[in-house]
Amino acid sequence: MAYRDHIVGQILDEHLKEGELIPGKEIGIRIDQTLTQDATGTLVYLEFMSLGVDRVRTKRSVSYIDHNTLQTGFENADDHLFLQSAAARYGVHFSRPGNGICHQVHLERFGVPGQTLLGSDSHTPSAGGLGMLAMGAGGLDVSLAMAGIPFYMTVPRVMLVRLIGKLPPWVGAKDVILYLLKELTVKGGVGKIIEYGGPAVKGLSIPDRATITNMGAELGAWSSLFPSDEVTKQFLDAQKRGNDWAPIHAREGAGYDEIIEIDLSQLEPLVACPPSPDKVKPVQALSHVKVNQVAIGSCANSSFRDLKLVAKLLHGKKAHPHVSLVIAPGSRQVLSMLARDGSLADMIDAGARILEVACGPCIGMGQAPPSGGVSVRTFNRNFPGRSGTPDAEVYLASPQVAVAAALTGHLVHPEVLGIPPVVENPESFLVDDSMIIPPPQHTEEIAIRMGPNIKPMPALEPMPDTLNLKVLLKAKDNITTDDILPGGSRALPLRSNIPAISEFVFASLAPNFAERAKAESGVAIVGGENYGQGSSREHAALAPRHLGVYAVLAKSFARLHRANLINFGVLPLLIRDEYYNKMTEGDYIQLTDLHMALNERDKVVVKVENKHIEYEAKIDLSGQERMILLAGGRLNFYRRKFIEPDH
Ligand code: MIC
Ligand code: SF4
Repeated sequence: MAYRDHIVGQILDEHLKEGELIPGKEIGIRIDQTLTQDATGTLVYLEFMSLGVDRVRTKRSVSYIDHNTLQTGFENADDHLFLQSAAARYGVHFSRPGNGICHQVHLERFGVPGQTLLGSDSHTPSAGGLGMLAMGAGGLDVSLAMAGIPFYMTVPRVMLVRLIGKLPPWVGAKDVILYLLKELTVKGGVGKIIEYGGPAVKGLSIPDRATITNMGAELGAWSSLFPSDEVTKQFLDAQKRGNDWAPIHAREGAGYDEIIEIDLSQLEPLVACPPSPDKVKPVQALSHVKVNQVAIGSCANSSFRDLKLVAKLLHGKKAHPHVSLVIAPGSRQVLSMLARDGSLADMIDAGARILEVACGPCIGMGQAPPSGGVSVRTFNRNFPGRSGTPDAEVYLASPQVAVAAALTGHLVHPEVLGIPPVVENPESFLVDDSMIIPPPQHTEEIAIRMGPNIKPMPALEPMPDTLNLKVLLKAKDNITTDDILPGGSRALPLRSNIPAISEFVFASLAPNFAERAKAESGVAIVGGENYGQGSSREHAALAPRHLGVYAVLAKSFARLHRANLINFGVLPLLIRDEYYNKMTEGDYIQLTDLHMALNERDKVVVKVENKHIEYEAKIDLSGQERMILLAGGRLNFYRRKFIEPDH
């Protein structure tokens, strides 16, 4: 029974629709809330439309516009209109452009302790700061959850991170999660949900907790969450949502698979060095690093609390002449409160370039650093090229360290700034939901607006019995979805147009990949460990599939990307080190008897035709995943199951 006693177990138990709560087994759970953002959302609603369901069946679904807000052409604006009309038509709340980053706004206005949230964005676990079980998923899984279909997942292992002690001055929540990334690496959370507990929890505000659960995504964890306690109640009261509060705590005897203890008083300001969020060092060790840009914001650190601290530190000072300081507040609530209490003026006076409340530079939507430049960011990802400048170096740090870098021009311990200011949690936030449009009651007549850049989902054929594939890329460990399909202001406006965005697949790792893939009858990718870490973008599975990628043979897969591959009919096969070593780009492989293999075997023979060798790759898939792959993806599978029952 112990699994039911930690917070994760309690929430899963309450939402269980299918299966048993035994770690490693597949279960289906009820999803209370969904969130989508625009860059992944257009596909979600196209997919939802193709399911033929009339109205969402969740307690609350919200559609946010926050990623593609730079309108250099008609594409993004058209997507916004499409999303607004689809939200109205299908019963979804619509958070207008200018209202803020999905995770920040969801925390402020919608998150409910003890409920489940599925979001088409990998940082959805931010809402875990409120004691919600919040998970990122591919868009298709989110559209199915909107249709009331259970979300299928493997019962995860649960790791308790027990927090004791008190954060020293100049050390923040960001340093807690950077410390964990240093200890556990970007693979440390794979297959797990991280639950926080211990006496130090009560000293962490909700935005602090959300910074920590947000970056659990960088650990590869399914989700991360905190208890819901008096601090949670105070936050929800201050958001005028006291009625949404419910306490939730782990019970005596809760059975955790692992326990880690962190003494907060031992932490120091940390920085994640390029090219990965787990290359963490103390800021003290990096004082030689000169800085060209400081960017403050993103869903990791853009709350009122964070930015009020930034304003206090900037008060009366000026950004170093060699540093471009940009600040993107997380939400309209945050910006409006900063404007009213004078903090915004402090930032402007310090020379900060104030950006709109959106993801902005975090996803390469503007503010690319200079070539070879150094950017210090309060964000959560520093993968190469993500900033928009291929050879820029991005360091991730707390707002305190970021301000110190902005004022001095180099990485330095923020103690140089004097006495740390105190920031109290506000007794009440400025609550104004006028930029969130609730869905109308009667929606049948609402027309969906589709601009010329919005193309229908490509149809996928069922899995053939034999595949002849050319290996066009052999990738190293920890390849990210940014490597597979980059963000940035050129590719992002094409998120609703799969044929067009496919041209960007592997753009930096394998030049002309798209062209070469189209010339083959089928393509395979060979990958290392943790293939596809990072974002939830299903485009990183669908666009390669559109180019003919039928199989990825890797040492291991990141959870979200693995699910997306299956959803779009791409075989994720596991290979051992020795076979990985034998494979080279240009190999021709043949996979035969796939129908039998997917129906009843846990291995498939890989014939490397040009090398005259063969070996076995592992099929590690649930029964349902096998059916989905045979059908040619999850949409085909559900169409057969629900929409064309006679099939
Ligand atoms: C990201 O941080 O990489 C993104 C952009 O928010 C993605 C979603 C996307 O690619 O649209 C994510 O984290 O899931
Ligand atoms: Fe937006 Fe960056 Fe957060 Fe992704 S990580 S949701 S791009 S702010």
